[in-house]
Amino acid sequence: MVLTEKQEALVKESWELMKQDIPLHSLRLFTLILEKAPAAKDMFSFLRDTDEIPQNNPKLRAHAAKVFKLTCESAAQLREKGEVVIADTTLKWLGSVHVQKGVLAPHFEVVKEALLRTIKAAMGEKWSEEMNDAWAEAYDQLAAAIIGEMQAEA
Ligand code: HEM
Ligand code: ISQ
Repeated sequence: MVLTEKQEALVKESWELMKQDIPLHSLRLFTLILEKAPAAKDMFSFLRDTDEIPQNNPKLRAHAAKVFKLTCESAAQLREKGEVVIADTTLKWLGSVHVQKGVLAPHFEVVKEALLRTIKAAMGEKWSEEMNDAWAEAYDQLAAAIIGEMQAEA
């Protein structure tokens, strides 16, 4: 699906706002992922040896920020090109990281729900269905590319 300029703008606008408090949103993203899939905790190197999600973990933040940012970039590509194009080396890297960690296709739904709920919580009154749909579409296409690469590799 091609995103409209308005949808791309909604994604950009929400990501700009979220950047102001990456620690909070990263923590929420992780909390929501682990609520749905507690076993996923041991997949993340920076969570394996802790009982609770660290409030102050730079790795956790950097990781979560990458997930938001990649999704945001996908939205821009869906508007420009109608498809998500990830540089070959980046896609190969993303595929292999996730295969190595034991991530499976159904996990992508868990992360999607967590991501959309994090955005909703972050945006408050600024949240809209249209914004939600734009993030969902960008995420779905990005996830499909990563899953495709994971399958090619397995
Ligand atoms: C690592 C993005 C889906 C679990 C990563 C990294 C990125 C990323 C960029 C590498 C971070 C780095 O080393 O700098 C994404 C995106 C996704 C996605 C954009 C969806 C579109 C998932 C799903 C799971 C998952 C569904 C399963 C719960 C992991 C794990 C790592 C990882 C366990 C390794 C973390 C570590 O270093 O210990 N992901 N991911 N990811 N991702 Fe994902
Ligand atoms: C890596 N991959 C998917 C989701 C994530 C959420 C938070 C931090 C890192 C992640």
